[in-house]
Amino acid sequence: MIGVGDMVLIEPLSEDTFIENLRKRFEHNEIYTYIGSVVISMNPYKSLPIYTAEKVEEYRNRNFYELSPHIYALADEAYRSLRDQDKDQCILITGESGAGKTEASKFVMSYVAAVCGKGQEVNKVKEQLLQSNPVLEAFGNAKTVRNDNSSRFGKYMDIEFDFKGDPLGGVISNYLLEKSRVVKQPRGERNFHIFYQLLSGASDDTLKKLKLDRDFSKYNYLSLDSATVNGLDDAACFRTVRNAMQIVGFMEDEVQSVLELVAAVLKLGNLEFKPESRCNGFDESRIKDKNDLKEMCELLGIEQSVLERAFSFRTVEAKMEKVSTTLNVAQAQTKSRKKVMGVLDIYGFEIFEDNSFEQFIINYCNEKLQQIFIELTLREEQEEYIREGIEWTNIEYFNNAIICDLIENNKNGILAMLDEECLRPGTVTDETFLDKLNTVCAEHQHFESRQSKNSKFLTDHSLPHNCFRIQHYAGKVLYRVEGFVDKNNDLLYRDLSQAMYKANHSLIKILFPEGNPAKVNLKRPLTAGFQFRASVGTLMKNLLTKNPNYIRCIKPNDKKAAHIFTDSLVCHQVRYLGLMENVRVRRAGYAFRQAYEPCLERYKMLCKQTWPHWKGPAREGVEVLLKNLQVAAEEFAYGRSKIFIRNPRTLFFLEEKRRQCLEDLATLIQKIYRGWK
Ligand code: AOV
Ligand code: MG
Repeated sequence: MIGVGDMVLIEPLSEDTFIENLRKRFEHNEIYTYIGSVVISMNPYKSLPIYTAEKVEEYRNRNFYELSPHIYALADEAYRSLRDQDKDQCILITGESGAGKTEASKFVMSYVAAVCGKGQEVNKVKEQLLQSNPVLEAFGNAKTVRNDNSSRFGKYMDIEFDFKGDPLGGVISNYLLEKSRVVKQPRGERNFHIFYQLLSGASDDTLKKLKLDRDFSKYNYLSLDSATVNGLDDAACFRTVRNAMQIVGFMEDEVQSVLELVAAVLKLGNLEFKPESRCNGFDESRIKDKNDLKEMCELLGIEQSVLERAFSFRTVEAKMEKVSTTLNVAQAQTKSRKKVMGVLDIYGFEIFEDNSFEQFIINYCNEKLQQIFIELTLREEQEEYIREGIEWTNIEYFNNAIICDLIENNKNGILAMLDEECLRPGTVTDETFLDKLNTVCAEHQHFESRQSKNSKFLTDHSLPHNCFRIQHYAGKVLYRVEGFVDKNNDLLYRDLSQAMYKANHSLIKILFPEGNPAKVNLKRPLTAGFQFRASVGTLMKNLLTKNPNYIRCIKPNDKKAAHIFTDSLVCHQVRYLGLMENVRVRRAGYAFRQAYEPCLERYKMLCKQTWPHWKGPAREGVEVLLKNLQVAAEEFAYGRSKIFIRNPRTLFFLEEKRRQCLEDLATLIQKIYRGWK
């Protein structure tokens, strides 16, 4: 074993030894390390030969601590407790942008797919589950300065199993896509992959049908300075995505409709408007070059005059909501209770030069997940001690609940204030919103304790114009308010949705149901912030009902490079992820715990009274064993069903004794054998 496989065993424990251990293991391609049952995953930024079919076999049905740390061990543990103990599981993958969450989620899914169920029908379901990834990534991922394949939406997938542990299907929920990227990308970044994939990989014939040109530079929405990504073959990806769409269940004409839509968006980006004054005094915009408009209308089956009229009065913003996609759920088996494994892969915490509403939402989502980690790692420990009748004293944590509160508080949280501002009659601008924030959050600070939520709303006079700053759990972020009000309102003007609804195009009709004149809804649509807060709230409640398994991803450097381990960067992540506290809780409580039976089985050879058989209850056997070995009484606590071992050294002591015992036994056997000869 390189370094220490479980941080709980590090002696002495300090931030330095913790990081040194990560570094040492990283340098030897040991990217996984445990803190008890939590898996720390370091992004290697190179492909390692540790995800082979042989590895899967190696980890299959083995106990968590038996082999060297691996994400497969966590996946195996989660799958087996789901199958054998009927406990719904969730896999919570966290870490900042580029730390390896999405890759980790795919390794978990492919491991589970490899070990669960067999047979033609089941294999089809597995294929569908796995192939949903390339499709979602094509439409929801993009190159950013932090990550060449950055998830720009949050994804939660419930994989459903029957009573035997065979997969039935999956339900995918997506959370707030960063749709503003379609229109504009920061320097050095790209639009969503699908645009480049389509232009690079589609056949000449397909492109002709879609009225598209292969040349990226023909499209305003495809930024030029970073149109290609090193090591990424857009054309090959397109073939993968096409194939995946088919496996997931898209019919050929549906694929065609989707591609038409993608093409139409590119055309839409090329429309230029010119202002025109009309005699009635109203300003109106007119489309300059009508060829793109004409082609777009042909693609979507919309009458040109209808769309032109709709465009001329308002600006457009496409609406994207939380969607649920049900993959193939076999109907016949759904009567008995389904077992569920949820895999959560969200957009990671990010700080850019320019942070807007999207980053605010993304970082809020990360705060919520950190909250779950804090509450559950503590709660889980606490509950176990209480359940087992063992006393427990709390360990100090930084609790980020106050930051969540600052953002989501119903009354005067930032999202609530944004909503209030969006709904207020009169002139509402991003600036009036900022004024309100400054008044409410900053001015109350003088009267409140340092632990109040508003203490995380940082005020200083050096703030640039139109900005506010928040002290997030993972760092300070400066947000520019420009666009907050519009993005939160997320309004699509009715004349536009009605024009879209009139399209003679099956997909467009479905996408704009609100355009149906028979269903005019005069109620104001919910704001983007409100919807997000509500859906994240529901998600968190759902996660709390499941048994959590954590993968904490860490990024070794800021260069997307293999072999570089930047201490300061790793240290920062270790701190804000609360990993030191995590180890401390594990250690201050009881570092190890084991049910009496397996414990006795493992060590009974160390004591004459328990070897080879102990007739009484296992718990008493363990007591006799430990007394006999003269281990200090304070090292142990006897729970109802488990023995708790306080200090890792005690476990080492036991393990060492066992090793010696086995060695002696081996020598003895050799001697006897030689004697016989
Ligand atoms: P993220 O999901 O955490 O960022 P990814 O999972 O997309 O990060 O990882 C970023 C890149 O790191 C991948 O495209 C791979 O090149 C590399 N990588 C990550 N994990 C591994 C691994 N185990 N083995 C090899 N390469 C890896 V974001 O979605 O931006 O928050 O929003
Ligand atoms: Mg990702």
